[in-house]
Amino acid sequence: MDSLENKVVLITGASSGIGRSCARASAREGARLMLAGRRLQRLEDLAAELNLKLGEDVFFLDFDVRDQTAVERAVNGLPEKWKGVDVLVNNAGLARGLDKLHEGKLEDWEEMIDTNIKGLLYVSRAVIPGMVERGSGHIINIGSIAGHEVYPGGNVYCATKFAVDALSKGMRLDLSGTGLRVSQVSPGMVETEFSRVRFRGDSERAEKVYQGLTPLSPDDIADAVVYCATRPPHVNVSELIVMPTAQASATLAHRK
Ligand code: NDP
Ligand code: 8X3
Repeated sequence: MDSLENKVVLITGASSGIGRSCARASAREGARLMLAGRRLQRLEDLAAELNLKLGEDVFFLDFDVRDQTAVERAVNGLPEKWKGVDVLVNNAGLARGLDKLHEGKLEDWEEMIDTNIKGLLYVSRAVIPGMVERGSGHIINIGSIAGHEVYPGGNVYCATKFAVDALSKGMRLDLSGTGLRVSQVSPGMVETEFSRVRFRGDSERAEKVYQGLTPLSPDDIADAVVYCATRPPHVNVSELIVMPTAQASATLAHRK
């Protein structure tokens, strides 16, 4: 097993859910955290909870992943001691709505495509060249079971996660021979703010998603991410698909 001790781990979407759990788990492993998200106050609260010293153990990046200029400026402007990102967790993402394709809202489509595909690309394009230069680095993309199976109403969200799957594979091919690693962690249902965001604050509808079953917790996914990140350098975990026991596929969940 390798160690994350003193490694720089950049996590997008660290202000909530899976990203926040990844931050906590990486801190437990002794990593230095670069936390990205738009809600800076949440990142500050997380750093305080973890007793991290700003500039020493933690650094904040409060960009919107959809803003390519902001992403590039933030990554290129990193202070010297934060320049070498060892592990990039491309986690920021969201779903909007569950409409049939022919009834879908264009602004929902744009937001999902811009965040889940283009945002992941912008961050990757800014961070990976430095890893290639140094000859080491690990990119861990958060995909989804929705990147392997389509479910009714999932249309565009699923398409963005199929894209993450393609990009994970594409990265692995293009980085062959560089010493870099690329992993994808693809969860089934995880109880986070995901469904509340999807249904624009409709908590009742969001809660129904997880009713009658035990969903994954964000900590379960952080476990998988840390597992990928702590294998010895010659081991690349290509993908982990992690499902709740009660969920057999994207379309079949057993509810009591
Ligand atoms: P949350 O809503 O709890 O967290 C989403 C995170 O993404 C937040 O920290 C948010 O930060 C960040 N984010 C969203 N949009 C942007 C943006 N434009 N710029 C920067 N950051 C952004 O959801 P999850 O933790 O569940 O989701 C994390 C990832 O896991 C997503 O990629 C999702 O698709 C994936 N996933 C989730 C599953 C689930 O069932 N929950 C299952 C499979 C995959 P802020 O708003 O502060 O910017
Ligand atoms: C999130 C899991 O099944 O709600 O990617 O799409 S699902």
